[in-house]
Amino acid sequence: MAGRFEMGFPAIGGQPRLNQFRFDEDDLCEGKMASHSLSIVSPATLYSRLRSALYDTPWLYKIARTIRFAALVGPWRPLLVGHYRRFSRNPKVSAIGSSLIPDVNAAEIASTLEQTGFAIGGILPKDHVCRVAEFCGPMQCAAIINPHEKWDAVKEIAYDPKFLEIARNYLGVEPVVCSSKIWWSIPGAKSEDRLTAKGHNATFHFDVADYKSLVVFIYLTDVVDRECGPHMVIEGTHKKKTLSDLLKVYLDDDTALRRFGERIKTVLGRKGTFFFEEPTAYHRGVGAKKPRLILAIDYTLHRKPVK
Ligand SMILES: O=C(O)CCC(=O)C(=O)O
Ligand SMILES: [Fe+2]
Repeated sequence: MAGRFEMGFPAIGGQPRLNQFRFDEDDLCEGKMASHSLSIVSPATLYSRLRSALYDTPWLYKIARTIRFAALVGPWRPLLVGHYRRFSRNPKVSAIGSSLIPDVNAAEIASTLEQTGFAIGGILPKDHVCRVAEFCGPMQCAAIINPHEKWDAVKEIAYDPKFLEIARNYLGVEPVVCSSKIWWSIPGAKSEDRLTAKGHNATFHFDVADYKSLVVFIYLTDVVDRECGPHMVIEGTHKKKTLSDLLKVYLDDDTALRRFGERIKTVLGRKGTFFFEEPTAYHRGVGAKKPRLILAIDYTLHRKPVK
C-alpha cells in the first residue's frame, strides 16, 4: 500500500515526556466501569473491583501483574496458543461492507507480524478518517473508550473484512473484537495529569491483553516527524519474555538502545496511516510537541470484552 513510513532510531538521552491519558498498560480490553447499583455482581465486575483494589496497593499490584503476565506469556505461551487455536469456540464475526483497504495482503501482514511483532499497513481513505476525527471533537484528556461500539465510522474499521482477515490469519482463530480506544497525545502534559501509573506509555513497555493479540493503530492526525509524537516499536521483542522483563514491564531508552539497537523503529505517516502490532512487543509513544490523535483496535485470541 501507498503509505509513507519512515523507520528510524530514537534520540537517546533525557527522560521521555509523558504524553497520554489512559488507564493502564494491561488495560487494553478494559471496557465500561462497573455499575454499583447492581445487586448481583458479575465475574467481570468482581474482577474490575479487584483490580481497583490492587491499584491502591502498588506492591500487591506488581505481584498480581507479574503472575498474570507470566500465566499469559510465560514459556508455556505457544502451548496455550495451540490449545486455544484447536478448541476455540469464538463466534463468527460478521464483516461490515466491502473493505476500505482491499489491496492489503493479509497473509503477508500476518507473517511479518509473526516474525517481528509489527507490520506497516497503508493509509485509510481520507474521507473515512475525517469522519472518525470529526466524532472525536476538540482535544481532551480522557480517552474515548470503545468507540467501535457507538460510532459507525469506527465500527466499519473494526469489522472491515480485511482487518478481520488479518486478525484471523495472525491469531489463527476467529478473532474477538475486544476493545478500542481513541486518545490524544497532548503537548506539555505532565505525569500527574494522567490517569495512569507514572511513566507508562511514553516509556518503552509491553501490554498483555491475551496469550496472543493484535492491535491496529490508526493515526488520526499527521505524524510526520518526532514533534508529532510518533509511535515506536522494538521489532522481535514479542516472542520471549524473561522473568525480569515480566517483573519490570518498562525499559528505559538507554537500555533499549543497548539491547536492541537497530530493531527500534519509529512509525511516521500522514493522517490515516495504519499499522499492526503484537502488544507484547516493547513499544511507546513519544511525547508530542504537536497534538496527536490515535485510534487503537484490539483483537484477541480468547479474552472477551468486558461488558
Ligand atoms: O501512544 C502510543 O503511541 C503508544 C501508547 C501505548 O503504548 C499505550 O497506551 O499502551
Ligand atoms: Fe502500550
